[in-house]
Amino acid sequence: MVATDGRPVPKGESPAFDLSTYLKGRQAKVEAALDRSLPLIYPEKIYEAMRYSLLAGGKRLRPILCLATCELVGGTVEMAMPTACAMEMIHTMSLIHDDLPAMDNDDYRRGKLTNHKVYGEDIAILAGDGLLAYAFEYIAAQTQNVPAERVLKAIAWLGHAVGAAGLVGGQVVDLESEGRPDIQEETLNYIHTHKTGALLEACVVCGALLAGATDADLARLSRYAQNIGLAFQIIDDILDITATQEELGKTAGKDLQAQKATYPSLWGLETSKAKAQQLIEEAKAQLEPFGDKAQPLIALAEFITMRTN
Ligand code: GRG
Repeated sequence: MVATDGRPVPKGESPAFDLSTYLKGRQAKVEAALDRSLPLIYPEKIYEAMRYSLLAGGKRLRPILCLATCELVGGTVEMAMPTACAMEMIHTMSLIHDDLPAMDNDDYRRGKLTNHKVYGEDIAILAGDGLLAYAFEYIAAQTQNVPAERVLKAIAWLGHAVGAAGLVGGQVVDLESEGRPDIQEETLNYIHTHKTGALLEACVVCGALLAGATDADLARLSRYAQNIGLAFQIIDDILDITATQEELGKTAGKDLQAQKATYPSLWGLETSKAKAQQLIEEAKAQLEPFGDKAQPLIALAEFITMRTN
């Protein structure tokens, strides 16, 4: 057996898990798969705009979670790769639409000009629509060596997570809450479990569904994902205050500017950090029955609180 850094592991010992090596390897695989997923064809303008944002970098956390979960419950990277790419397509389209003047009105994303700044609002809207539709086509048409009913379940879960019951619903309540710093914790939780949490949960659950996870495993993995989803957003709110534009790759301090209620505005920075840490501990507890096999998902949960962008 070899560790993630390639060193041989003495017999009887578990390999030390090196998150940075793991992330680099997975990011490279995902980048290559995303590049292949979307060729530049006619009409080039729209494919160029879709590729501009899809291949603009980013941590690729969602596809990596999807692959890791599929492997955890006995599947392979190949089985989950089309779904993992679809997750990043949907995440990217949500960022393109979120950045539009009608929503958050941002000029920078992932360290580059936003899609509408480069291609105009009309094409940016269509690039988002194109990515959303293609994501579902890509799972249905490209998934191999997985029974059709598992693929169908994953598509149904994802559709639910992305529409008005998930991302879209979260975004609507977020827009309604702008300029209302008096928003209470319950509304804030609704916004973030839907706007951010639903897609992260879909990544984890769909990866597991493709591998044929049992209901008990699905329930544990779903709770893991809900906990990391909320922790992810708490850290996002903290970084909006503490990180620079260079670190974030987008405008910093936007929440304060838009008079948005955030976790730090409700609880203060220190309590917010402690709550995020507590959620990560709860997420990791869900993985206990999986033993050493869960090392990647444990490390990915820890990464969420350590990240600087
Ligand atoms: C999904 C149909 C459909 C429409 C979009 C605009 C919208 C509806 C929803 C907004 C969703 C949104 C932008 C949520 C924020 C999620 C978030 C915390 C993004 C940052 O994620 P990172 O840090 O970014 O993983 P990178 O760039 O690393 O991928």
